[in-house]
Amino acid sequence: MDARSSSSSSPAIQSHGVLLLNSNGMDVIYSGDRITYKVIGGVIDLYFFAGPLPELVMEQYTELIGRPTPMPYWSLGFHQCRYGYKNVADVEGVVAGYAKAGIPLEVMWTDIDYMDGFKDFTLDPINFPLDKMQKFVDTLHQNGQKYVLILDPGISVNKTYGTYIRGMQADVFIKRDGVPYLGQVWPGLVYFPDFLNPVSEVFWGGEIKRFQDILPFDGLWLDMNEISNFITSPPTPNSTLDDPPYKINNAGVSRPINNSTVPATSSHWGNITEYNAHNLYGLLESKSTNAALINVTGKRPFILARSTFVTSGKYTAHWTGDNAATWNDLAYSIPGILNFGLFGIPMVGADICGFSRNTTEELCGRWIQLGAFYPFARDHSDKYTSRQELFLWDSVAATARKVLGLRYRLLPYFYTLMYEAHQRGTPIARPLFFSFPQDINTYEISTQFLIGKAVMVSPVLKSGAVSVDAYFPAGNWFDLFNYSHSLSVKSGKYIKLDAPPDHINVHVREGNILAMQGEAMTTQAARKTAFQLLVVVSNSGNSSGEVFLDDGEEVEMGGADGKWSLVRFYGGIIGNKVSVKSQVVNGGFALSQKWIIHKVIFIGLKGKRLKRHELETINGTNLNGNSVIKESFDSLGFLTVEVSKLSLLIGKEFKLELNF
Ligand code: MIG
Repeated sequence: MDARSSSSSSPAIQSHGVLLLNSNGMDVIYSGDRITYKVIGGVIDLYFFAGPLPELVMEQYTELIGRPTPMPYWSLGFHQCRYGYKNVADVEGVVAGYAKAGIPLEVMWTDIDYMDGFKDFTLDPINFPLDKMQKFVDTLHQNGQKYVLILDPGISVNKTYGTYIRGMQADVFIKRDGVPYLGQVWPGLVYFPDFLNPVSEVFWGGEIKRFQDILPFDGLWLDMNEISNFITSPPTPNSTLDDPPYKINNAGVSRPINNSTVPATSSHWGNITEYNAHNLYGLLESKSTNAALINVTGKRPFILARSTFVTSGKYTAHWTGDNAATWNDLAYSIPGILNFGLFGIPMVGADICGFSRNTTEELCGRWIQLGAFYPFARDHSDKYTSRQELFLWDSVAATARKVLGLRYRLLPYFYTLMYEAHQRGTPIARPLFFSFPQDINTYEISTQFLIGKAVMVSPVLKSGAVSVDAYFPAGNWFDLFNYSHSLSVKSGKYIKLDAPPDHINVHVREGNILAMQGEAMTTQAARKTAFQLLVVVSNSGNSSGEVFLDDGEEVEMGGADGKWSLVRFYGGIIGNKVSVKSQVVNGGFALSQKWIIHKVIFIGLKGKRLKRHELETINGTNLNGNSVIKESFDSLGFLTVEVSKLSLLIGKEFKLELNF
C-alpha cells in the first residue's frame, strides 16, 4: 500500500493498493517511486485498489481476497508458551506461577515436547501422559483458561503409527516421481499431507477429531508449514523446476529454491507442481484445519500459522516467526505486525521477550509493555535459552500486571476492532498514517502504532532509555494510565515523554469513545464486570465509538439476530451542555447478558466547572438521585468529569447530559 498527499497545501489523500496474485517464487523490489516484480512462473493477475483512503484500500483488497476471520474472544487474552517444557508438572508450575503473581494468563501452550517421538496426535507417555494431560486441561478449563498445542505437517513414516497408516490408505501425501516424497523433520523420516488434495481435509480432520476426542484442546498451532524440511534432496538433472535459470532471493541470499524444503519437481493432486504450489501450503493447511475445527468443536476456531499467503486471514492468526531476544527485534516487531494487518491478517503478534537467545529483565519488561498491545500477545522462547515467564522477575511482573491490566480493560475495544476487521478488512493494529493520512510525517513512522483509530502506543525500544520521542498528530491526547496527563498539539510534532522502566506511553485521542470493562485474571471473568464509557471530548465537538458484543465463540460473527449486539455512542458539546447518547443497532444479546455501564468519564473538557447536571435516560430511569459526580482539572486546564454509580443497560438507548 502506498499513501501520499498531492501537495502539502491542499492535502488530497491518494493511497492505493497493488496485488500481484501469483503463488510462484518472486523477488519484489520497491525503490520508493516504483515496484518491480520478478516472477518465475504463473500468470500476471494484477489488481489495483483505488482507495483513496487507506481504510478503503483495505476494504477493497479484502473484498477480493476474503475478510479476516473472527477469532474467539479468549484468544485476545495473554498466552504463554515455550519450546522445552519438560513435563506436565513443569507446565502446571508455569500456570501456578502466573496465578501466584496475579498476572492474567488466558492460554497455556505446549510445543513439540508433548509428543511421543515428535509424532503429531500422540503424547509422550512418560512426560506428558494422557491421564495427566487430561487432568491438566480439565483444570485449565475449570479456571476459565485454555490450552493450545502445536502440529507440524510432516507425518512420521512408521508402520505402527495410526496417522501414517490412515494417510497411506487415503493416499494423501505429496509425491515425487510417483511415490510419496520422503523428507526429514523432528520425527525423522516423514511424508507431507497434500492439502491440495480434497481427501486430505477428510484425513486431517479425522486425525484432529480423534485427538480432540481424547484431549479437548482449544486451538491449534501450525508450525513448519513453509514446508520446512531438514534435508535438501538433490535436484532432478536438467530440471528447470528444481533449478530455474533465474535465482530468486532465498533466505537473504540466492540459495537454491529446493533448499530445506520439498523439491519443486514434487507433485500435488491434479498434477500441480510444488514449483507452482509451494507458497500455498501454509494457507491450505490453515484452511483444512479451520474446517476441521468447526466440524469437531462447532465453535469459532483459533489457529496460529507460521506460513501464510494472500487469504490466510480468512482462516488463521499469525506470528512473525523466530525472532531473537534483542532490542533490534523488539523494534522490528512493530513493522512486522503492521505489515500483516495490511496483508489482511489482523490477528498477529511477535514472540514476546524474544524467541532465541537469553532475554534480560530490562528487555523482557519493555517487551511485555509493547506486546500487551499486539493483537496477539504470546510470550514464547526457544529451548536452551533461559526461562522468561513474566513472573520470574519482580519488575517484569509488576509492569506486566499494569499493562495487561489495561489490555484487559480494553478487551471490548480490541474485540470490536476484530468485528470491524471482519466486516471491512481494517487492521486492528494500524500505522499512524491510517488515521492521519493528511499528515505526511506519519508515513514513515514504525516505532509507534495505533490500535484502531483511537489509541496510540509509543513504546521504549532502546536499552537504558527512560524517555521516548513520540510523534503526536494534531489534537488533544490523554494518557490512558492517567487521564490527567494530557498533551495538546496544534500541528503534528515530536514530544519527549517520560518513560520510566515501569511505564509505556499509551494515549487516546480526542473525538473517541471507548467502552471498557474491568481488569480480571481471565477474559471470562473480565466479561462479567460492568462497563465504563470513556468519552474523550473533542475540541471540534463530536466524539464517537462503538462496541460489538457476542458470546465470543459463535462460528459466525454478526450472524443470526439475537446472538450479538452492536451499540454506537455519540458525544457532543452544544452550548453549555455536554452529552453522550447511545444508538442501539442491535440490543438483544447485550440485554440477555444484563451488561451495564456503571460509570461514564468525560475527559478533555475545556473551561469551567459544572453548574448543575441533568442525567436522563431515554429509557426512563431517573438517575439524578443515585449517581455521583467528581470533577478534576489537569495542568493544561482540561476538566475530567466522572459520573459513577450508574446502571445504564447497554442494550437500551440512553442519553446523559451535563450542564456547565
Ligand atoms: O525447528 O517447535 O518457529 O516457534 O518453538 C524449530 C519448535 C521448530 C520453530 C518455531 C518455533 C518453535 C520451534 N519450531
